[in-house]
Amino acid sequence: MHFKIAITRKPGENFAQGITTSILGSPDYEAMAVQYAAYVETLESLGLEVIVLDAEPAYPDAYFVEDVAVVTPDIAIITNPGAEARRGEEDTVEPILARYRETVRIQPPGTVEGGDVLMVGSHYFIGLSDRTNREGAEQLGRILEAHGNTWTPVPVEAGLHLKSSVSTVGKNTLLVTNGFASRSEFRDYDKIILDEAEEYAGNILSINDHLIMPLGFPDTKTKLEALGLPIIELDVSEACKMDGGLTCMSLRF
Ligand code: CIR
Repeated sequence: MHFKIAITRKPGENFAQGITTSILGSPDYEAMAVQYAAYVETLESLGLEVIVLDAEPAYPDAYFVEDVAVVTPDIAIITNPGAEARRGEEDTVEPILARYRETVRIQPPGTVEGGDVLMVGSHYFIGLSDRTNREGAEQLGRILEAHGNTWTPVPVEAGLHLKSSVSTVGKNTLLVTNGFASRSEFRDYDKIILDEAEEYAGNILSINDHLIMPLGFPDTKTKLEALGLPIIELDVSEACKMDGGLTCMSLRF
């Protein structure tokens, strides 16, 4: 899919009050603002029109906009986030998406977060995690099928979301952590396996024939260079402290 638009949201000054399991130290707002600006600039440099939403002080994690929707070429599915504190973030994203796509909502008790949904062409891997339950995955799967797509559920036993550990890097290749490398769900794909010390780099963005990866993962960079695509490294140290990464900060379509 050639991406034309990205929706992002400015991190709020209180972004450090979001949910996190990280022990990497206290997040810094000034650094986050600089890193977010570089992220937006990078998407623009790849030809995307970037829509920037205002921060939502009531929802400190709301700049992780990826979690509140799944956007396919012909429909936008608004999720019901599994994290209770994040429910409501979707309400300010839905009207923006409605400008571009028919929208439909995941209904409770189903929960889905977009970080669990990996699109590879017209096939979708849907992680079953602490945030996305089977009911939510099945609702999403039925909607995707109704629009000519296929899907596979994937239990997520480690990491926050499926895409914390598995990314598409173009064609038939996935970047995966060791834990996911031998999973039968991915048997038909070529795999680049992350070094154990670099598993955070399992979340990367593949946009319009470019790869955007987090700064500071040299082994992964070397492995990705073999694909022959231009690689852009971005410092996302502050999002990392909040259990987020590159894909989480935008909705791309
Ligand atoms: C959360 O725990 O919900 C946020 N602090 C991090 C969300 C990261 N989102 C993503 O991986 N798609």
